[in-house]
Amino acid sequence: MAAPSSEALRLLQVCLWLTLIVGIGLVRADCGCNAANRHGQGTEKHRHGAAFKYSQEANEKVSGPGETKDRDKMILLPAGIFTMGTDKPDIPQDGESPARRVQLDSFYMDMYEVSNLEFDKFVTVTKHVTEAEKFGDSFVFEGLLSEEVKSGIDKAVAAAPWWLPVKGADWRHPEGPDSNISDRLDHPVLHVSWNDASAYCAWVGKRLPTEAEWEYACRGGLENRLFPWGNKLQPKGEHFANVWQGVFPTNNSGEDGYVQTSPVTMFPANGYGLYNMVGNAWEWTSDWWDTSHTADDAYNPNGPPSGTDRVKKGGSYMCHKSYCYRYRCAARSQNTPDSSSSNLGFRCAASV
Ligand SMILES: [Ca+2]
Ligand SMILES: [Ca+2]
Repeated sequence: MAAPSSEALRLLQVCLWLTLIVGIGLVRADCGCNAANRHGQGTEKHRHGAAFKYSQEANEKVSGPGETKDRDKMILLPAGIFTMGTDKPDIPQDGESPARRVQLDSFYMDMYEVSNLEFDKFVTVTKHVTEAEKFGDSFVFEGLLSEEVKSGIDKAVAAAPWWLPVKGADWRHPEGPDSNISDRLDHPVLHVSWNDASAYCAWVGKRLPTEAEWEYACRGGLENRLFPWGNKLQPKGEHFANVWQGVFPTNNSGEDGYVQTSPVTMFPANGYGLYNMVGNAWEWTSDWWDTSHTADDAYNPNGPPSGTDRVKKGGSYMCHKSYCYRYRCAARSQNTPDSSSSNLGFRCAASV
């Protein structure tokens, strides 16, 4: 009599476990679907959107839309609440304040900025032509140009004379026609517009991060710190990011090892395992630009409904505290979606 009774007990236990597992599965599936719909992925609309023509499905027909196959270089960040922005803005006119509590669902973030090698794969398959190539020029920092290229340029940005529009500058030729990326395939792709970046992310089944997601990722789990690793730019004298040392714009000492971009895998990762969130290349986000924010709590905010410029975050190898103290997590800046330059790249995110 004892044997059947314990067998029945085991059966009951198995049934309970199965019920629990299925229950958890349903909850997860529900959360995942909501997240996917919120960001327009996995829907009929997405299938026929402009981005679809660049999707892997369109090219390979091996999986559903929005399905990412390359999650190995992504980090699944936990859902959480963090303080976005700051009540002590260093550049108030950028709209760094006020500090506000923001709640985010869990999401995936690329560990690294998108590299030249990765962008090359995208262009090879899709034949994507970047906006810099269509316009025929892109902005390059004067200090990187050869005398030959510089001599042919007569217009500059009055407020920032170190930026020059260079004919033939694009992602394959970051300093103009006489430059190339053959020894920089593992560096961040540059001279990509917001539209180019969005097309790339859609092709790999991802999307650009919202500004809130980007800033949450930048902070690496720390609260109210300037940088992804803390408040000191160089703890124990070590360099934690690729920025400018010396006197801007005339003397870049390259004390951190790089006067231009560095490989996307260089410098220590932050608490979430993400590299170069500040410094190296600026990174596009999906939000429209606005400098006025409320202090209200927010849940998965995705920025203003419309605008003329898109938000970029993190600063670049050109940033120095004296003129562009924007290699802080709360710092922000903007460009029109068709702009490109020699210090602006991106990384992708994905919904769970
Ligand atoms: Ca540097
Ligand atoms: Ca960066």
